[in-house]
Amino acid sequence: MEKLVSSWYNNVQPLPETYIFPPDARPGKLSTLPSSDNIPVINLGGGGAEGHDRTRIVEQILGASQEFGFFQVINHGISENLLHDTMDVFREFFALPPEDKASFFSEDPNKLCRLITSTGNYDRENVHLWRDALRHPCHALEKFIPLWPQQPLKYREHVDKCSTQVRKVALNILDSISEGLGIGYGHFSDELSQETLLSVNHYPPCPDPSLTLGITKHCDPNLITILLQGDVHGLQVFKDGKWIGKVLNFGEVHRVWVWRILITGLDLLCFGSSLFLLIYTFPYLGFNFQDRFWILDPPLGVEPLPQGLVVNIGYQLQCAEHRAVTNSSNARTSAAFFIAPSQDCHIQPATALINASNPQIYKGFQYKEFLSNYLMKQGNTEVVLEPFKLQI
Ligand SMILES: O=C(O)CCC(=O)C(=O)O
Repeated sequence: MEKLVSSWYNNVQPLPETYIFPPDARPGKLSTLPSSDNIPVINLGGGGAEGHDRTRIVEQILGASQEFGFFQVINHGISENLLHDTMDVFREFFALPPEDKASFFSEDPNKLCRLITSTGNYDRENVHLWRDALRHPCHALEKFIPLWPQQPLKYREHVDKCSTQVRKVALNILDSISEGLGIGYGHFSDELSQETLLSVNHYPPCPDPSLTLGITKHCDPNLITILLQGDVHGLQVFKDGKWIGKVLNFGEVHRVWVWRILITGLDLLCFGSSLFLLIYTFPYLGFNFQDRFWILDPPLGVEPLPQGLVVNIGYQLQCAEHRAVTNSSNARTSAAFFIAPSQDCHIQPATALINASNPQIYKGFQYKEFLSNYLMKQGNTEVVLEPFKLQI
């Protein structure tokens, strides 16, 4: 319990060594500043579009899934009030006194509902993530609700309603994908999308967000993920070798400068085409210059939209790399609903899509085989797919 970042972050300055990532993996590195591209926003027309509108939506969903593996949806049919109420109970859960959260903290991976910190493998990892997370299954509801927290009082009520609605949106999007691919409506229903797992991530304000991460670069192992990201930036998507998403505007950069002058003394800050050399010799003469090539808060990432849901296509369809960065002033809470195949589900390419010019690349496997390999390789995107590749 004392390992939870949310229990001690308030009393700690500077960032503890065990949370500092190697230079190449740090988020504030200038060479990884995102471009100003962002992921597409798709209007679902209230969830019941027909005819021409439906065809357009299907095309947009398929295009965004193939190009980015990520998009946001608006006008999806879930009320803004329900989204707010649900995010509120998540935030309230992390604000509970430590003794109320204690019964959920567990390092046992077999526990279905548990509060973890970092990856959940705290004692075996070299560097810890700056996040805590509450995890539990959501589907089938009647089976799992008794395991969920009873505090905050409205937790079960709001999460029950929200997870049902989120699942509906996810299944509609999957139907659009199968329709767009021409493999028939409902291709992803049943076993391929049987489970819904919730991970509520909580990233407290961090003393130096440029040195650490909330979640490292990864692709989700499942079929599709719907993410509620509240109103604080932090999600970044990796595309064509670059992190994409909103960058700081000039006023914000200026604020960062002022902080850097006060805090580090000497800084070289490159932003867009401008290069700024700020020299302030006292009191850090002689410190490691290279280490100071960071701005205080890393680039922002995917824009939070008041009513938006972020959709992320998982490994069973596509690999869409992303990560979560922290920030120095606001706690961030996000909720990922992972729609996943059942453990025994056999995964294989849709036969209608395989032909001489589009040969099968991966062999069939059981989802649980994929998952155990994913966990063993710690989600490393360089190697996760290796055991499933066919020799062609
Ligand atoms: O917090 C976020 O924005 C990202 C969450 C995420 O990638 C995950 O839970 O796997």
